[in-house]
Amino acid sequence: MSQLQQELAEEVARRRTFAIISHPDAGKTTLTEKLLLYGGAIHLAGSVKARAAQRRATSDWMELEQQRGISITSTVLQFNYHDCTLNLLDTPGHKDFSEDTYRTLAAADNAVMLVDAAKGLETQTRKLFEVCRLRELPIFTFVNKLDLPTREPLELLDEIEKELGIVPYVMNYPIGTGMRFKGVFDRISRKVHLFQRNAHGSKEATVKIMSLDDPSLPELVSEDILQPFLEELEMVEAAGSEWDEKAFMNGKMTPIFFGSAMTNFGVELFLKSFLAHGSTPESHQSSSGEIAPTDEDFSAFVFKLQANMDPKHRDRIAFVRVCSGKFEKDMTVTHTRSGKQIRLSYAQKLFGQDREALEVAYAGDVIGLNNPGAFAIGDTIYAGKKLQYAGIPTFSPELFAYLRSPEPSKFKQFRKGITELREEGAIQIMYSVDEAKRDPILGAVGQLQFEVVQYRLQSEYGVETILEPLPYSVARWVENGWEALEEAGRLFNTFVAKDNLDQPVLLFKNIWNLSQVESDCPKLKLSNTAPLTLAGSFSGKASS
Ligand SMILES: Nc1nc2c(ncn2[C@@H]2O[C@H](COP(=O)(O)OP(=O)(O)OP(=O)(O)O)[C@@H](O)[C@H]2O)c(=O)[nH]1
Ligand SMILES: [Mg+2]
Repeated sequence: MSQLQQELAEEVARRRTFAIISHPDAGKTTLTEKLLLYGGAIHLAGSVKARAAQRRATSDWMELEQQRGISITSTVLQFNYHDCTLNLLDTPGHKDFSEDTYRTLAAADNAVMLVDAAKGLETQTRKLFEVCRLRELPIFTFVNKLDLPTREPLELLDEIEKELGIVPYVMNYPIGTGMRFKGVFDRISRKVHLFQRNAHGSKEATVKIMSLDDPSLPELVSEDILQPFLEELEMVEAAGSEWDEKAFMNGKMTPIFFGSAMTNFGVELFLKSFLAHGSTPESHQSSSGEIAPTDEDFSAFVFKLQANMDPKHRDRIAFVRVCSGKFEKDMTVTHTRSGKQIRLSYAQKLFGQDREALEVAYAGDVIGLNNPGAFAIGDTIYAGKKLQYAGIPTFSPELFAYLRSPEPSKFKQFRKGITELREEGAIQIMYSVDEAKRDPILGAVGQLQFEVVQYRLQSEYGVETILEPLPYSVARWVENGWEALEEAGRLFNTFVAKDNLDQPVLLFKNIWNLSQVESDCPKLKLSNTAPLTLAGSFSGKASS
């Protein structure tokens, strides 16, 4: 084994990359914050709805996120814990931002699914779970908010098993819930962990560890909490299956943890178990076959862009997932789509909004590259033999609106803002084919995307805008371009637009109007996403 191979094998073995997913409000950002606290990456955990004097969440760094107390955009946090390098991806739960969450999942090797113990499985959690299952990602489950009134833990386990069709493996079981939540029993070490609350959970929880037969246990936990716990534990142990590493790695079994992110109960146990069981970086399919993380040639793909992370510097960052080889500062790579050579001089280690210069990175790492406009979502870069990783899917927009800037003097900033936010994938942009109507048409999956775009145009580009909703709800791209559209002749109840690559897009008020056009013009091939995305337009399709 060469020295480089040895180095790659070691570095890959100590990396864990994971995304936290769930329905809004289950506590993803709160858990993220606590994992950073236990990982030693921050000293006092911030709160999502922080009071002025307190620290704000590292992960929800955007102004609008702090105002609203929700996550709007995925955040990457890289930190070391014990001997491992963790790349943590905190995703937004709101469905209007799910495109961003899906993109981010493409960069993860593991998923952590949060379940609110009072609510059980919720819509977005189910949807995101399906995406993880399709990708056969190993999934950890953290049942959160045990400090509040909850549903019966056994009932929650049942729901996960029956509704998701995944086998739950109870790693720890709660002792009491709500006001009477005392701690958890760790089935692996067979030890009881009793917690004590600390000021707003900003510091690590104090914990007492003892065995089940410790004589002081009944003094610390009253009989009416201890008895039901012991009975339930017995049921779990009698009915539960054996731990099956292979089933877990294929997303067929999920280890279950109970805890409370806010009060830090169960967070450290979870983190340790995650390190022990989490998948190391995996191989990726490419146009040149499967690429192993220990392959000596560097390769990576762009899964996300973000403008103005540092408002003072107006920068644009490409979030890049390293898939193989070793990244070294100043290395030259080929950009698959354009065939151009690019020197990577300004790579950054990402930690929420904070960044620091980066010298080396390995498979599993998510790094930030300065993007003066060269990179688009889905782009591949490589140093060895030519390859392209599979593209990142885009969603079909369902809401449309004209966006106007009432201040003609701000036209340049308006155009810049629109272009950059479109590149980020924060919104889709189209134009009417009627030359008299020059205002861009925004296409979104959800209403909140409009609000974010307007807010960001104002705060990051200094442009006020007016939104004028359009009555359409379905978009279809014409696969064979303008000629095919002309051949089809006059279409009823159809608004003809063009996307930013000048491809024809048809907008319909509803699916009935669409089906009418489909039956009137059977030759017209329509697709619900753009046939050419910027990434696909140069390089052709990647395999798989
Ligand atoms: N009582 C209690 N509250 C919690 C716990 N975890 C999170 N919360 C609260 O739940 C609310 C939502 O938490 P977040 O961490 O922002 O949830 P999220 O999943 O990141 O939400 P989105 O990113 O918007 O999808 C906040 O007010 C948190 O303080 C917990 O363990 N116990
Ligand atoms: Mg969040």
